Amino acid sequence: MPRHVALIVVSFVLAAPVGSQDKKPPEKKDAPKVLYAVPLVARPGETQKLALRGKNLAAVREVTVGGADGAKVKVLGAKAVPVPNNYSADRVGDSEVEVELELPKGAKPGAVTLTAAGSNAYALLVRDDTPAVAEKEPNDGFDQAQPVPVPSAVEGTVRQERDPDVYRFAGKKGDRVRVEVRAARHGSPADPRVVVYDADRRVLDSADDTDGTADPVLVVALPRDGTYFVAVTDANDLGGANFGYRLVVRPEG
Ligand SMILES: [Ca+2]
Ligand SMILES: [Ca+2]
Repeated sequence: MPRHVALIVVSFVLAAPVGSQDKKPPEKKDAPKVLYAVPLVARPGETQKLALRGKNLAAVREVTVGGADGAKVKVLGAKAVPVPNNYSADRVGDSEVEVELELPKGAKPGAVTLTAAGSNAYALLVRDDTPAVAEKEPNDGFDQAQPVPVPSAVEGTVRQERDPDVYRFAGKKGDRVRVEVRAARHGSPADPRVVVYDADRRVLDSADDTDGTADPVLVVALPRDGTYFVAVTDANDLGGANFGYRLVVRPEG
């Protein structure tokens, strides 16, 4: 470096106002960015493989985990992934890093973060005490609806374009049931929409985006004893193996 340049740099640093070191540097265009995890929901008390999907992740060799004492993470590999036509790379990601994550039993939902080589701290969706249910295809219509208990948390995926996932539960007259989907809030490319139907397959209520997020929440007062259906779709009829969501059906109040 020529001497006069070094002098300019030194005087600039000296002239910087006190406290400027607290400011975050501007996000670099090529900085790694974690958008979401596949699968979307992580399991406390287990060692699991997760792919972190995002931007500029193909060369990542280091991932760190925060928010859970005793958690361990190991990088298994990283690569570029294709972006399907008509999908935005900013939404679905163009690369991923695969990790093996060991989460202790006591890992608290809402606290665990993963950071890939200086990326954002991605807030991982972690199972809570709600009984977990795995989505089972085929579930594309009322006749194939997957029975789920109340309460339960279904870990599902909008697997392809125009893929409805239909569930059914038994309810009693006067019950108030809360139906909530988590996806976009944890970076999933899915924009979930939810519709609740009665046993005669008539729409009771529906929701798309709630409380300023793309994720829907509904509270339904059940009009009679019987079967109810919950259909989860992508609001734009998009889908893919990485379009994860978590559907929670539970008594309200
Ligand atoms: Ca389906
Ligand atoms: Ca939505």
